[in-house]
Amino acid sequence: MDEPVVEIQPYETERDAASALAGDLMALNGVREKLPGKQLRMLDFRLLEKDGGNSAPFQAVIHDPETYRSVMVSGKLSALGEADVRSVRFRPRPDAEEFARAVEAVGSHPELGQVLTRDGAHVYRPMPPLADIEHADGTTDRVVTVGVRDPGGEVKHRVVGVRMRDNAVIPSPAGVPAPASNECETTPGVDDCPDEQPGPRSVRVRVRRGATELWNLVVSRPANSSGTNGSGAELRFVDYRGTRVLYQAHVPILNVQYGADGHAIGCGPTYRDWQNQEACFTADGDDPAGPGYRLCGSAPATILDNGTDSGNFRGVAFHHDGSELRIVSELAAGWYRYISDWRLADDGVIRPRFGFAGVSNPCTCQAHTHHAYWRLNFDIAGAADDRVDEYNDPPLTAGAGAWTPLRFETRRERLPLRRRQWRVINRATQQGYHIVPGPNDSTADAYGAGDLWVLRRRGNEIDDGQGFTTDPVLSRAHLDDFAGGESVDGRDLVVWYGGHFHHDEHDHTPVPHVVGPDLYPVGFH
Ligand SMILES: [Cu+2]
Repeated sequence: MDEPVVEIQPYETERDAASALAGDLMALNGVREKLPGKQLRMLDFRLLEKDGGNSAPFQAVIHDPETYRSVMVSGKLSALGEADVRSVRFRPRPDAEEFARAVEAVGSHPELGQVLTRDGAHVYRPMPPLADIEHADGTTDRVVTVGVRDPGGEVKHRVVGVRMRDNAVIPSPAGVPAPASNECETTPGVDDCPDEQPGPRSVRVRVRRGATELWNLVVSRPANSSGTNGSGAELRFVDYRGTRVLYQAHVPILNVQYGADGHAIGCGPTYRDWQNQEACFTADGDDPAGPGYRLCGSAPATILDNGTDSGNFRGVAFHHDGSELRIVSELAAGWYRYISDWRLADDGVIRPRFGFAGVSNPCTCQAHTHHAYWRLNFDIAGAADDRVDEYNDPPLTAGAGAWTPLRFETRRERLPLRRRQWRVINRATQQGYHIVPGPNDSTADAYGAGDLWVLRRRGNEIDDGQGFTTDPVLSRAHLDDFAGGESVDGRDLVVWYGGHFHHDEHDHTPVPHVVGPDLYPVGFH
């Protein structure tokens, strides 16, 4: 058999077109009225229709760091002047520059500066990333949090705040974990790999054996991924053996939920995380399309593989191991580290994976649950005419077949007792993918919201629009809102798949810190 060949080339996305448009959007009267600042930033841009051309509807979020306000602009590309502009609450997470400014203020603080001179003491990015102060008149002071770790001290962890308008240090901001004398995950946080920008926003990736093209897809690194909070390593336009199978596949919603022990010391109660901050990991190889996309000769190693937060690379690493292409990235959200991992096998099997890890912190010693939600927009042999069937053994009604079609938008529970599975099928070609739950994917509790949703594809439902928050009511995945009961028989479909990983350091049973289903091709010959 021919050796596998992996090719990577730069790929231009709609976001490139968007940056060309950014100046026009920021100059709109409606935007200028609400955002007077001089350095507006476009935080999000999306086209709401597939192949919409010039008349395509779009949605953009523009932020003014000076007034700390944001607007959402929605309209059509061909009629920017008629676009609708409205204020939205959006708090961008601190970037490297802002966090460095906060760290400098902490270092200059008399007592905290003293702590930082002790042996092994260091600062890190904690949770929550912000401890903003809201005033009675509706204005907000932005407060960036900084973790101070003193491994030899009586108090090992402190989460302090810095008010960004005047760099004032707030030693005990509200809503952060209490000072802690114990810690979990003894690996210190390191951010020691190069951050080369700008490379290509996305790349086209091809896997060939001889004259046969097995896979052809577009991959975006987490920093350029779509969604309110990003979505990890994001796949688009995925073709297997020349047939379109997925239009888009990513993880736009990611939550952490603490139990009572965690609440008691100020952890959570929940965190809506983000998937667009990249962490360092080990990846040896070349960057044929530019920085941020590395083709590796050996398997990349993340914190889950080697237990270190160090590395020589950030972005997306590709490695073909002889039977499958791995697409690997490591993410950072405060002290959490996440592994965004896709495996595309030569035989057509797709294995989406999400892994959970962390660096030294005062919270993850307490039992908590991670909830990751994949959004899989299947386009089996084209966008239209797909259907989802559910498998139950024993069947739901006696005498019925094991497979039954799901006719309307719905939320489904993973039901191991019935060996429940699903398949997405194109009604005309009978090709599709069979979704088999992973052994560690668990089932949702009330906060976990659900295990699987089958929805019509709508361009404004990339995620539920919720930015970072600790509030359980807000952070809970609001996917039921999308299940309005429309027909899903023969439509352009989105499957959301939830994986729930309960993490308890007091339970010493070895369990993989990875969730994800296996997707088997049906009808590809
Ligand atoms: Cu955990």
